[in-house]
Amino acid sequence: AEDQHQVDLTTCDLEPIHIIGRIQSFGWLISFSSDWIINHASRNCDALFGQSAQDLIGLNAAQFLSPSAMHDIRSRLQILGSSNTVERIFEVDLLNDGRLFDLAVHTSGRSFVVEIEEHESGRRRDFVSYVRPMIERMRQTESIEKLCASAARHLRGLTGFDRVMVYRFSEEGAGEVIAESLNGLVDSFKGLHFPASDIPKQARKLYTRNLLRIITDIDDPTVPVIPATGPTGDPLDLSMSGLRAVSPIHIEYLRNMGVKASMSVSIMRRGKLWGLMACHHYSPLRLSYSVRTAAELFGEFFAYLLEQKETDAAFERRGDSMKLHDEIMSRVAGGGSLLDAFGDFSESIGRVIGFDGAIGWVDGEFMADGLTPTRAQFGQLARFLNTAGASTVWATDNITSIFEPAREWADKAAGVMALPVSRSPRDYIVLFRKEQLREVNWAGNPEKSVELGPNGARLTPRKSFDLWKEERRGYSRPWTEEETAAAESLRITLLEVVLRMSDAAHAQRE
Ligand code: BLA
Repeated sequence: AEDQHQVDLTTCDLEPIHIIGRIQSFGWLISFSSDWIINHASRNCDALFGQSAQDLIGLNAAQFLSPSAMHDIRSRLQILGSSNTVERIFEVDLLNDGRLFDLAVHTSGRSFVVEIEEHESGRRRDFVSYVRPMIERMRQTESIEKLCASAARHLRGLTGFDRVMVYRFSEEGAGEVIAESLNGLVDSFKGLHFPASDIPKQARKLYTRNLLRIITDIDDPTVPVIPATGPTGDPLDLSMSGLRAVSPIHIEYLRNMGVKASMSVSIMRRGKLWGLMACHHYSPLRLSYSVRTAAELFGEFFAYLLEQKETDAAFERRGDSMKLHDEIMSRVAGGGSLLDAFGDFSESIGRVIGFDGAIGWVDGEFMADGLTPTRAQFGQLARFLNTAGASTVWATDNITSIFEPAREWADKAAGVMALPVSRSPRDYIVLFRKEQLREVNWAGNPEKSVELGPNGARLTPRKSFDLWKEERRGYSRPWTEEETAAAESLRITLLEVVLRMSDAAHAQRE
């Protein structure tokens, strides 16, 4: 059964969602070769053009698109060039009959694709200029946490979803809801974790290129794009499409959650998918192209603000590290051995990086402070660290999973952060953190993220998203990225101290 499970998850990663061959029914899609001859059309095109999709294939677009629409599309194609982006054109009189449409134009292989939606008239609102004041208010939030909460609130205000979440990926691809805004009728997901397999690899990869996807109604029968394969024999690549129908497995996932419509906006950090703003609605929800465009823009601004806040925080920490450096240097300026000063050292360090125990191992001298393994036990660890060959800070929140003998001192420490402070033989300052029972709240049992259907082989996402508590033994509080960075600069300071002290010691001996 375990094998079966693995195979299925792999299959999940392999599902070619970008060539699904269907779009959602709230719009129309046609694609052209460079000479404006139609080579693909969505089956619902008859309602728009008065001829079947089949009959459209092979026709020249100029036969039925208005000259002004042709002009608009042509100019956007020039802007696009061979870039992998999407050009948007709002309020186009596509058929020369006064009806207005919004268009999205992008290239796919050697074709270009035009996606068409009815322009939502009536209460006209300039959603793009609506984003500006939202950003301004978000800029004023004083912490990353508040920024995320504010972003969720604002995106819900813009779109009207019942639930808007900020979902952050972990290194391993699992994720956590770190902020949320709700309509008051639904239960909170805040603090819940979701396994990596809920959003398979190829989907995450696609979401780094195409930043917004919407599912307006999970019961939409969707519309095929014909023919299934184009002139080159390949299916039309819908990676950059905004109408693309989504994987039936994901539809089933949403159905199991009780969600009828969803949207997610990618939050990018330095080219990587940092997280998503994930939105749920409990009835179908269609958003106009301009609102979706505003939401996408909003996501990009949010990512910038997030980065800015993190840079600010890093800057403050750099200040702390510099203070620590000065403090340590002034302590050793008066001479004296590291052994004498170790208690003071560790106290200073503790103000920047919290720990429960610290060991100094310099020039064969052993110094311990707080809750640590014994000298003999540490000797083994030091040898292990030597073989690990780390020349920079090395940290784990679960030492026994890497270094089996650590079980002997599991009651003392589960987390280890080693700062190598010389070349060889290695000297170290090592910080320890004791075990902290860690409870991870999952939305359903993550080990059962996939269930096999009644007929055996068919794959279905889990049915229950009820709180499932995982108790993790053997973990300490994690060392954060910031703490690791602080430790790295501390290591440089200590390297200097150790050199100076051993120079002094040598001078004394001579
Ligand atoms: C896609 N899965 C997604 C998406 C989200 C999630 C946000 C993007 C599409 C969207 O916006 O709805 C998952 N949604 C979540 C999570 C939260 C949420 C974690 O709201 C948390 C708050 N899904 C499975 C399994 C498979 C799977 C087992 O559970 C595969 C075997 C597949 N999920 C799957 C696929 C997609 C997806 C294939 C891509 C859908 C597409 O874009 O076509």
